[in-house]
Amino acid sequence: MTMCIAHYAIWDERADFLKKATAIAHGMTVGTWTELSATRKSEMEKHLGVVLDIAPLDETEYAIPNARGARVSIGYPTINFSADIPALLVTVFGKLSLDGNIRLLDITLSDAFLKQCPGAKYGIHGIRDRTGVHGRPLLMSIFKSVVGYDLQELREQFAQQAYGGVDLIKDDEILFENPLTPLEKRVAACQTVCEDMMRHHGHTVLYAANLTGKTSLLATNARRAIAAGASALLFNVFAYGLDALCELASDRSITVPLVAHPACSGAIVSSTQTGISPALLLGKLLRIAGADLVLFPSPYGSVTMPRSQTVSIAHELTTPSVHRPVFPVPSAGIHPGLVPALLKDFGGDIVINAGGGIHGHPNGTTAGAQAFRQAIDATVAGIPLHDAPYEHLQAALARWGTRT
Ligand code: 1AE
Repeated sequence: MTMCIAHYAIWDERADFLKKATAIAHGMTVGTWTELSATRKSEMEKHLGVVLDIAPLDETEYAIPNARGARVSIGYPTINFSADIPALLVTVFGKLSLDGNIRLLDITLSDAFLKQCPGAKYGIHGIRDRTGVHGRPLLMSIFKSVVGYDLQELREQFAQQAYGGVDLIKDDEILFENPLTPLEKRVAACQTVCEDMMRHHGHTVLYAANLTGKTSLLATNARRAIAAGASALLFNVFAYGLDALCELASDRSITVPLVAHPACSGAIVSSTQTGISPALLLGKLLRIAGADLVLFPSPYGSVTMPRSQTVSIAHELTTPSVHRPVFPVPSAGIHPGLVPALLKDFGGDIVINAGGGIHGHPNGTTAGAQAFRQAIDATVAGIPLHDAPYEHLQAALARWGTRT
């Protein structure tokens, strides 16, 4: 029998984990198993969930004061659900997610299920090829102060970031369709800067425009943005649902990388006793759903997550699998002084992403981007940041400090 195996942390006052796990395995599959006749039981056997393992919790990550917990693995026959992420999630964690004492840690997916998921069209290698950047992390900057600005002001801000040598520029996730900077017009305006950068500096800059609007219009809006010149799309996947990302990733007419933003995911991942682990939601599921780049909080910025969780997310995004490896993008409160720590924790195949850490540079936005490029070059060359003879980098270190 082919199964997908869900791994949970569960808490129970009486510590009767076998009883609780069996109730889940039966309740989430055939229902009231013990009351079935022998004949019906033999017919239903192939649909029955199975308790595969009960083990002590990893105390460091999931300990809850005065609670008794266990790690429980339950196998769900794949014949019970269609091969799509909504069906998977409702099967293994649907109403169970409301229990209040259970957290979904991981799902071991069958190959048959994995093959039905799109995965990324481009991933790390495709994006490196598109940007021509090999041998160093990529640098992405984020528009800041975008609401209420007009096209000319937005283009100017885009140019200041691009001239500093960033590889990607993304819209802020709070920029929606609006009369001042409508999607196609802002993409076209920013695209002229990208063309200038290529013509005069031979440097590719990808622009990830925020893909917004009603779910039924997402694919149309994506095509509009691409026709206007967008070379990537930012997507607030958790406001729409993972399957919306699957749809975009499966659509052959959407020919640019998809940047998954974690907005709203905190409501699902942040508790230690309920919800879904960050490694599963922001790692494994976003990868199979088709994200090319995944933003998540870093261990040291303004919105943080424990290092072990962020490293697990990055691992899920890059470990060998049937799907392409995709870029981890540790984000939020990132400044040049964090570059050595980012490379040490996540390796070189990442995108370093900053908004305030670029625009807040004492010498302005372009200098802020240059400071990051200098920090990346120094770190890749093994030079301690304080020894690197770059004015903008040293000004950034004076402003924000370092962390190694
Ligand atoms: C985890 C998402 C980070 C993000 O979207 C964002 O806008 C970060 O901005 P800064 O770098 O913290 O200013």
